[in-house]
Amino acid sequence: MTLPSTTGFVVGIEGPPPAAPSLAMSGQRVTVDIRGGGLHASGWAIQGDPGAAIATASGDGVTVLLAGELHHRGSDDIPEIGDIPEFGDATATLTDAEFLLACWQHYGRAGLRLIQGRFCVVILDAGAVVAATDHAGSIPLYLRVLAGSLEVATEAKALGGASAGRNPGVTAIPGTAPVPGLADVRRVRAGTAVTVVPSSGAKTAMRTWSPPQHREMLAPAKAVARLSDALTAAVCTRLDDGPVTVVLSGGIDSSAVAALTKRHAHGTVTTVSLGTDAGDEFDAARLVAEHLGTTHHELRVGSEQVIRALPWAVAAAEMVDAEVLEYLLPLVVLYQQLPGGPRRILTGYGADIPLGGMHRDTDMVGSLDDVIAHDMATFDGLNEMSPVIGGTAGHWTTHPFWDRSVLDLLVRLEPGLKRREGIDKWVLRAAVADLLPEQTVRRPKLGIHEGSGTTSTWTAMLKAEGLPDERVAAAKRAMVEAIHRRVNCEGEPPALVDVDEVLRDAIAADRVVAT
Ligand code: IOT
Ligand code: MG
Repeated sequence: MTLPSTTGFVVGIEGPPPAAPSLAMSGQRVTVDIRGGGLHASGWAIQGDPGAAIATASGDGVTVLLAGELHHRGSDDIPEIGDIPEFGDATATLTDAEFLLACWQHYGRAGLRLIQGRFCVVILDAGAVVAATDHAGSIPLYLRVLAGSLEVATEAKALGGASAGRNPGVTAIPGTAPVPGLADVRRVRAGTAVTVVPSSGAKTAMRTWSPPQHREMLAPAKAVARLSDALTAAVCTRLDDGPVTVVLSGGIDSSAVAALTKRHAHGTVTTVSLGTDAGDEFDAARLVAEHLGTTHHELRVGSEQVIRALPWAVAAAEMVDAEVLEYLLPLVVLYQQLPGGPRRILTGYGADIPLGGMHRDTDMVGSLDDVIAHDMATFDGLNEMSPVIGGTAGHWTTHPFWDRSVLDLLVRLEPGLKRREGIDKWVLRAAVADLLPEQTVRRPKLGIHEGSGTTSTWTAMLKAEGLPDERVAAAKRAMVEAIHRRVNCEGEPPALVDVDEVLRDAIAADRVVAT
């Protein structure tokens, strides 16, 4: 099995090396020193030798530092590539960092619009530092500009610490957004490349992707065929020769991924389903696993144990949206509970965003498209797809529905293809109908937070302490904000946060406000 050699890093440019990242959330830390580049970097990796170099490439005075993986496999992807000298004859043997370097050398900054993958990158070229995310910002990237120097990291908490909040000029970085509670740290937006020249202070930004605003009318059969092709390619590019795991609820999204994985994987395909004492989707998942012939596991955990994973979920996603955390919590626990070593994991996460799957109650197709447009305009910064969510448990996760080509296609489809004949996510169901049991293809959506009882358990824990219904949402938010402050802003290890205490504090604070 091959996993990305680097899934996260912290790097200091033209200054003292940044403090060792005491909160590197995943795997082990490796350190590199790149001579002459004015660069000090520590990276974290899921597997490999402790002394292994992080994913870098250098040439002609350009240095590239990459986290994650690219989805260019050999020269087939870019037909003209054989004619481009930087790529040579050996395209197929280039590492991802070398591929990105070659792309940069040939196309310059515009090359970042070509790159597909689940990655972020820092490039040093002639005194300029470029920090870029993939189209979805699926590996978050943060900046801290200091006098004459710059720090970049894949986790905001790695840039927090003593001097945080003392850099008033920092808001003026184009292409970035603030991070709650960390005044001088900025997050690079999704699909954006930010260029900073530390010596002059110049800062510019370029978009590499943005969600399509227009929609296309396509004959249903054509839309189905295109989605089938795009999703198959997205799954295939995420497989290697080794074993692969799919986290399976038995809903249409993860079942589609499992089916395509089973069809195209070279190694063993394992599926895993999580349940709690408050609920499970075991029957639905087992039906799919048996149909496909995967090696299937069911894991049952205590529902309150899921809520007590909040510090890990908040530390991984570094945001304060309690609703989205209810989707991430069961996954965090599932990743922690998986037996064996590091895994390559495919998920069905994110399908509901471009397909409008979370909006079962929206009747008009026009309104469905409005909520899809809204969700596509607001995903950035929620960090739902951050590799740290699986990385805290040592796994590499990847999400085929948010592959750039799949996402581009899904967003653009007119909403009547997403809700058709009263069926939600119609185009996806039709695209995988031949691969799955009929019952699975027809199965209505059940969110992970519902199926696992996560939402109801968290609510019940608050109400058991006497909190009235109408204050539940605010109390969940207060809990999340308190945990974020501690683990991401103040650097407290998630293991030290007592969730029951945080819960009681949130209720006590609510009583003060209420009286
Ligand atoms: P849901 O779609 O139920 O779950 C997301 C993924 O988690 C599934 O595709 C599956 O791979 C995995 N999963 C879910 N339940 C289980 C389980 N019991 N055992 C194992 N794996 C499981 C929320 C949601 O309903 O999750 N996610 C939506 C919406 C995100 C909203 N964000 C936004 N608007 N920015 C999604 O699109 O995935
Ligand atoms: Mg889903």
